[in-house]
Amino acid sequence: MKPEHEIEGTLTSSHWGTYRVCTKDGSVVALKGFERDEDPSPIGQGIVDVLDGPTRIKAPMVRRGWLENGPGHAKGERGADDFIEVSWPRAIKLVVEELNRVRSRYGNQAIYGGSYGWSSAGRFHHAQSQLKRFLNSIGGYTYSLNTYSYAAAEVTLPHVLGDFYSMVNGATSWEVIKEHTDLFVAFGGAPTKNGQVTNGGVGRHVQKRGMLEATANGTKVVNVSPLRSDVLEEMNADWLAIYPGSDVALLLGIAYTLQEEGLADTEFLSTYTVGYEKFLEYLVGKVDGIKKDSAWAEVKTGLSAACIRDLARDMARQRTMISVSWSLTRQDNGEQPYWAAIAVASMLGQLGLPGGGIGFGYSAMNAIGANYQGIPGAALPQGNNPVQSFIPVARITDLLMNPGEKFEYNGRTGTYPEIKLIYWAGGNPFHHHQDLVRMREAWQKPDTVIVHEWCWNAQAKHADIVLPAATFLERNDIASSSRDPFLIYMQKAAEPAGQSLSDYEIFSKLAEELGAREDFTEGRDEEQWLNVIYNETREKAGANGIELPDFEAFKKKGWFENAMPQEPQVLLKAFRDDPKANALRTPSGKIEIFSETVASFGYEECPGYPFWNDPKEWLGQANPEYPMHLISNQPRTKLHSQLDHGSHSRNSKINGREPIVIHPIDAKIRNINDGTLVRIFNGRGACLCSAVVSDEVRQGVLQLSTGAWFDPPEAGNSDVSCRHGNPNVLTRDEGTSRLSQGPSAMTCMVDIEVYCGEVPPMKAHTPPVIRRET
Ligand SMILES: Nc1nc2c(c(=O)[nH]1)N[C@H]1C(S)=C(S)[C@@H](COP(=O)(O)OP(=O)(O)OC[C@H]3O[C@@H](n4cnc5c(=O)[nH]c(N)nc54)[C@H](O)[C@@H]3O)O[C@H]1N2
Ligand SMILES: Nc1nc2c(c(=O)[nH]1)N[C@H]1C(S)=C(S)[C@@H](COP(=O)(O)OP(=O)(O)OC[C@H]3O[C@@H](n4cnc5c(=O)[nH]c(N)nc54)[C@H](O)[C@@H]3O)O[C@H]1N2
Ligand SMILES: [Mo]
Repeated sequence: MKPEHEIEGTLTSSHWGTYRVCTKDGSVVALKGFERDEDPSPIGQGIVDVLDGPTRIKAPMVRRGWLENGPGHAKGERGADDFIEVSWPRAIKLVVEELNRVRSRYGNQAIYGGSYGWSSAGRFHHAQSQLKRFLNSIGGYTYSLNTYSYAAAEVTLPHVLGDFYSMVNGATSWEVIKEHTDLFVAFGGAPTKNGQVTNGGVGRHVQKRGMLEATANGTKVVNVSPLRSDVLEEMNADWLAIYPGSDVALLLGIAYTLQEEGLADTEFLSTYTVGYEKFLEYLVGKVDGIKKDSAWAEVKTGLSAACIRDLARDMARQRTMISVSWSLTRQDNGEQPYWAAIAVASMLGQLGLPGGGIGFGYSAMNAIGANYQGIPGAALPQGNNPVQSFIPVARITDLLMNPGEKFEYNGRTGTYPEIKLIYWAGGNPFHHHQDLVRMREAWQKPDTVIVHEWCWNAQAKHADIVLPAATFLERNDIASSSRDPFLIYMQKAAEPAGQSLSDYEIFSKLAEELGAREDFTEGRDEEQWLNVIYNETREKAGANGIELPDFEAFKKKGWFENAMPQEPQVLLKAFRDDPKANALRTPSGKIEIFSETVASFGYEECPGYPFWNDPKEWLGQANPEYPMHLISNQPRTKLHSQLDHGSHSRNSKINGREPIVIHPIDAKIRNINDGTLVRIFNGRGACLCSAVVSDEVRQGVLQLSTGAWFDPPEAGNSDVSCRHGNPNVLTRDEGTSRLSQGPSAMTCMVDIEVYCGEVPPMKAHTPPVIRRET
């Protein structure tokens, strides 16, 4: 490490890491990995060439049709119209008048403020918290519940293990896995591309080292995934190339073998679980006449019965960690894979033992398995929302399409309110939502869409009023996240581009005009808020025995490391050691392999124990029209859609389009070669991509990462819905089940062909036509 006086640049933090920001003449010229990070991510550098380029939104903008005709159904113009640049006072006036009109005429529930999205790191300038605090200060909004990451688990695990988040954060540490785990069975693999990221920031990347050290120390890895590349090549994993969406069948096949061969730990089951007998009746076919044995599972998974039996025996024979990726929950019946994995882990009886049991998300983020106590950072308080109406987050299109309709969710029945105004800051539904063609249609219905953005992505292009937001490099903030040892002072490195302002400044101006300034700001500016947040963080840390310096000293140094030694973590150890004193927060206090509560909801797709439903779309059922399964997983070169337009992501494209991976046999019969322009299509939509032919995907499977900015063609009948390669024009927009109504993007069948039409230009990274108000 360099001596401190030689380290160049101010510090900043992002979900993908901590960096030194180098500037020249007031402009950002480079982001270099933090000197204390052993494995910095290249994603950060991607912002440099777009911070102040043509894709940057530099002034308030209003869609022409909205400005000329006023609020109302956009009839397809949202996303197709020109923009008019207006002054800040004019923009503020328009937003204030429209908020007042909607509030007084329809009430606050007509405002949708769910505003899902990751925005940027930082405890204060978190756009979603800022928006919610602002809307609460003016009477509230229709809100959203749960996430796109793992909604099905957020709803299911409280019924089965009493809680979800403590199970994720309590993951057994890599150090323990390295010492104790013989067999690491990774459902959904453990791709290091995802370990670049933790929500809230990363000071030190440890995921890759954790995995490599474990394998070097003898931990055997089995990669259960349609993609071989989901585990690092150096880890020499066995690859079980399962049909996507069939993990529950594999787990039931394993459970059956364990039971049949007397390998289930009956003592563990009776001490720590309830409902095993009920599950067993289903497993052995007493409920539906079907034995869920390995021969049955072979048909459902595409893996041989012998391989399934061998895996079950291997798991019972040695210390086994079952790792389940979050992607398993983002599919039709996404409630079931975790439930089934918990049942198998219970049968193995190793939950709570070092290196055994289960882990939720080793595949997903750097934090999972990291062995640090994070510094519990304070957050901006959001206030109280008096409005009762809500949606499960992924039901946004249904909400807009079907006001007044009822929906079921976790034993409750809700009603979709009529939304007149959408207000979004720090998320990109034109990235994250499924079936974008349908969503784009629904998006036309509200009277007004207001968005804060910093770049001209599809979200900004589909708004009526776009307020230009400053980026994390253009304001001061404090970053910290769970299971990371660092607290970082994010020092402003450049002036906000053009006329952009921080979300806080924008909302402060609006609050002032709406008579809510005091409620929203409490009389504080950025510096004063950071002081409050830091001091609260310092107090909380102090209560945990962590001594933080005063704010000025912290700012001067730029970072604080919690060097406290940590006991390596073992998930559910306390429960195992004393199941009475440390009872789970389930009705029985035990692991609920059968949940009376869930059974009482009466959802036949979700009867209360791990259950197999044939997925709506999958390889296990012949589909002559759309024979290929599309996996749309997280991208390596960016976070979601963020920085798709930056150099690092652009360098990964082929001829400007997103790469899609196809197996050589599937490619050959379609005359597809490396680099071929291809069209991927199904009944919902079609997109263009560039082909990559590789046997790292299972035959019958295509892999197209998320994140390419949505690029719908301009007008007329077109044979493509996205010219750039956004998989969400193909994915289905149906809830996982009535239990959690989560997104089910991974359940998606398509076909692929050489594209022979006239090649349309790619405009994803081109700003809309902008005029000045005269
Ligand atoms: N097909 C498919 N779809 C998926 C998934 C999948 O696996 N497959 N995964 C899903 C998952 S897990 C997730 S979490 C979602 C992610 O979906 P999102 O979180 O919505 O995606 P992001 O691209 O991170 O969106 C963040 C937006 O905030 C903007 N932004 C950044 N900083 C600021 C700021 O300071 N202020 C303001 N106002 N804006 C800012 C960025 O420019 C960007 O447009 O996608 C989901 N969609
Ligand atoms: N670089 C980067 N890292 C990220 C993100 C990002 O955008 N970029 N996003 C972050 C976010 S918000 C989240 S929620 C996490 C998500 O974390 P995960 O959900 O774990 O990540 P994915 O990459 O979507 O999925 C992991 C792998 O699961 C496999 N898979 C898909 N479907 C199936 C299936 O049915 N069965 C089996 N066995 N395997 C399947 C795919 O091959 C995929 O590569 O990642 C986080 N990390
Ligand atoms: Mo996510």
